[in-house]
Formats: sequence, structure tokens, C-alpha cells
Amino acid sequence: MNPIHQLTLAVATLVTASIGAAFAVEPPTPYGPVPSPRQLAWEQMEFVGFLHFTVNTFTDKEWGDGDESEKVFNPTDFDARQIVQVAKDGGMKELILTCKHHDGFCLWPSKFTEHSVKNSPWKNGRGDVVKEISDACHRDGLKFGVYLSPWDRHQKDYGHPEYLTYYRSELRELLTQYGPISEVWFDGANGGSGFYGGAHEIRTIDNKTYYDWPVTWQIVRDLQPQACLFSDAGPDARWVGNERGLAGETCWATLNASEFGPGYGPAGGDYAGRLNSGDRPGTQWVPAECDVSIRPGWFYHASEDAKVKTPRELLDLYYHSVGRGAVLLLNIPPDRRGQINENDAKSLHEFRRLLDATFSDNLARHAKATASNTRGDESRFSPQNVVAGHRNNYWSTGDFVTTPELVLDLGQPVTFNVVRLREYLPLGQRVESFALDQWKAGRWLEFAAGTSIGNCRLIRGRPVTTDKVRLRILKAPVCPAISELSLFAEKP
Ligand code: FUL
Repeated sequence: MNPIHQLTLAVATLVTASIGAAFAVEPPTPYGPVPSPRQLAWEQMEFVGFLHFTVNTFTDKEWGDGDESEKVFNPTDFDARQIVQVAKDGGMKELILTCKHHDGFCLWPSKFTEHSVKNSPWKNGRGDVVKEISDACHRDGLKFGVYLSPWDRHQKDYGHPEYLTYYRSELRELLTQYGPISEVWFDGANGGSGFYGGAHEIRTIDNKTYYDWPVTWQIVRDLQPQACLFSDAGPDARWVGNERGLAGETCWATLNASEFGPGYGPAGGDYAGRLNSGDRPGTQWVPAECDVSIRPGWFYHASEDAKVKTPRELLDLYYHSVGRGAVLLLNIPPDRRGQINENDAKSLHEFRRLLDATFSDNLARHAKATASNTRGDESRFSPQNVVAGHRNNYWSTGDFVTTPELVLDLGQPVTFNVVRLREYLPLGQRVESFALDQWKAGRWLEFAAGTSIGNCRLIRGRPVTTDKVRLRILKAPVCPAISELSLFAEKP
């Protein structure tokens, strides 16, 4: 080829490449921190369960001192299948078991202590609660998570370096003997007094340094890489700052996590408040988990049988946790039989029925969606994507179009009182504020507004009847990526 030909070909290639680039619009660049695949899978579960079960169930305490005899642990009719069925029927996607609470009693026959089920009368010491619950979860399609209290009021070494070796050995047992683990829950509570092998004293530790968390977390990463690590500050999921199941009205999935750790936060700062709302901008993706019990206490007490939260109370919790972009972790404590009490099961079942009655019918599913802007005018970024509500696609706009509008034409008047919005999380949390309007008597009328969206934002209000709904993005540092805009009507 002569030089002229060579030049012509090079120019042609360049022109074709640049024309091609002008038409093939790229997806938006992710904004800020984004979830890891394990966090994404965790967030999408939305509703998970906690099982608080130990010697406390039999001594009627909330925090065992650590001097309880193994003999007190004796469920009369333990039934893992019943426990898991109740959870599944209630819509929980995972169960986290208190394999060891602060009292130090292990629900599995650990090689590293005598203080466990192996010295209890239950099944003549041959039982293993962790095995039965994890097997039942895996059989019934629920994920299984472990709670292993760092604070141990039984162990004589607690407060000394040797205890960490013990704690990590227990953790390794849990991570290697019970199949896939989806979450490891590291509690930040450290109360001080305890049995401690007979010392009966107060032991304080510096929870910033004592536990040396990075080493422990690495054990989980090595043995169960898909497991999410929960603590007050993550690294994968954070505490929401209260035990009432309430995420902040504004709740970012991001946090300046280096200021926090299990059991501590910024000195003099609003520790609980910061965890409740997250930080924006935040350096890490650490979504909130809202832990709350279906009863006043975490453990079963017969005296609380009439104090089980009602289905409507559970529904409110759902709107205040999942509906604010967090995960709801609801505790259902097994009773002295080793089963979920009938009152708890009934309330959870009815809660699920109410939830399904609402969310099984998206009243916008036939809507036609149009928008003030569509990224590259390409169908893969079409506003219609929000109607299908698939988490894997989304509506987006040109890079500099940060306050666009999207209209759902419902074709006929529809009455709804719940709106669900979702962002496409792999591109980060992008929207900072939005408003919703209804078309009424020939003009737009605002009926709701909000801030963070994230995994899920539920707006629940008075019934609205209209044939058109408009979403306005009011503030965003970058173009939005919205996966879902759905409308629902709560049934009485
Ligand atoms: C707290 C503990 O002290 C409670 O007993 C319970 O386990 C709750 C989930 O976490 O920090």
C-alpha cells in the first residue's frame, strides 16, 4: 500500500471510530462509592430474621452473666423446621442465629469450650442448634447468618490477648462446618461486669484496639468471601443507630466509615444520628441494617406473650426501614420448647399477607413512560424501564441533565397510596432530592417529596386518584439512574 492509500485508510478509520463513538453512548459513570456484589445481594434481600436463643431463654434474662450452668439449656421440643417455616412464611430471606450471646454459651459443640450444648441435657449433649437451623435454612432456600458475641462474660481470658485466639477459633468453626454463611453479625455491646471464669469482676476493654478487627474480618473474607460483615460501622453493613427498627427519613447507603468501628464512633459526634442517616458525601458504601425485636425483649419471655408487635406495627416498621433504603432485621425468638411462639407466628403471617396484598399489584405496570431527556435516546436507558421495575435496567439521561422529569401516563384514573422508587445501585446513590406530582384538573399538583432513594424508597400517604404521575428529580450531582417507579394501593 502506498503512503497516500495508507493515509486515506487511517483517516477513514479515525472518522468511522469517532462517528461510532458519537452514537454509541456509554452508560453513566458510577458516582461515589458503589456496592460490592456481596453487598448488592445482601441489600436485595430487604427483609431478614434474627433468632435470639440461649440460656437466657430458660433463665428469663436478656443478658446472661456467664455463670449459667449448661444444664439450664433444655428445649422441650426443638423444631428447626418450624422455626424456619415461620420465617419463610413471613417473607424473611435469611436467618441470623445467636450462636453465642454475651453469656458465652455456645449453641454448637465447639471444640474450644465446655460451655456449650454438649454439656446440656438437650439431646443428651449430642445436639447442635447451629447445624439444625443452618440445615433447615439451606433446605428451605433461606440464607444463614451467624451472630458471635465478641463480649463473652463466661470466658476467663476475656479482656486479654488469649481471648482473641479463642474467639477466632470459634468463628472458624462456624465458618467451616455449617455450609454457606451469608452474614456475620458483630455486636458492639460491651457491658463490663461478668463471671469471667469465676473472677466475677468488671472488665473494660478499649473497643477501638482490643479486638483488632481487621484480622478477624479477614478470616471471614478467606473462609466465606460472599458473607457480609455487619458491625456498627460495617465494613459491609452498618447498624442503623437504634434498636427500634427505624432508618432515618434521609438514609444514605454511604458513610465516612473510618470514623466508626464496632462499639465506637467519632468522639463527641452524634454517633447514633450519623449511623441513622449515613453520610453524604460518604467515603464507603455501608448500607444500614435495622435490627428490632417482634417483642419488647430480644429473648423469649412468657411474660411478653401478649406484647408481640401487631401486623400493622410490623408494617410501619417495614415502611420505616426497607422503605428508607435499609434492610429490616426482625427478631423472632424461639421459646422454651425451641419453637416460634404462636403469637409471633400469627402476627408475622398476617404482616406478610398485608404486604403481599399491596405489593403484588403494581398499578403502573401498563403505564406509558416519557421523559424530558433520555440518555443518547437509546432504548436501554428508556423511561419505560422504570415501569417494568427490573433491578437490572434503568432510565437515565445525558451527563449534564441532572434535574429531569419523567411522566407515567396511566391511561385511566388509578387510585394509589404507596409509591416505590429504586435507583440502579451499581452506579451509586445519585439522587439527593425528588418530588412526585399528580395530574389534577388540568395541572400538576405535588403530592410527595423526598431525599435519598437508594435500594428502595416507599412513599406512603393518602390515596391519590389520577391518570398521570410525574417524577421530578430536584437535586443530583450527576444524571440519575432510576430502576423503578411503581404505584400500589394498600388494602384495608
Ligand atoms: C445488642 C445486644 O446487647 C442485645 O442483647 C441484642 O443481641 C442486640 C441485637 O444487640 O447489642
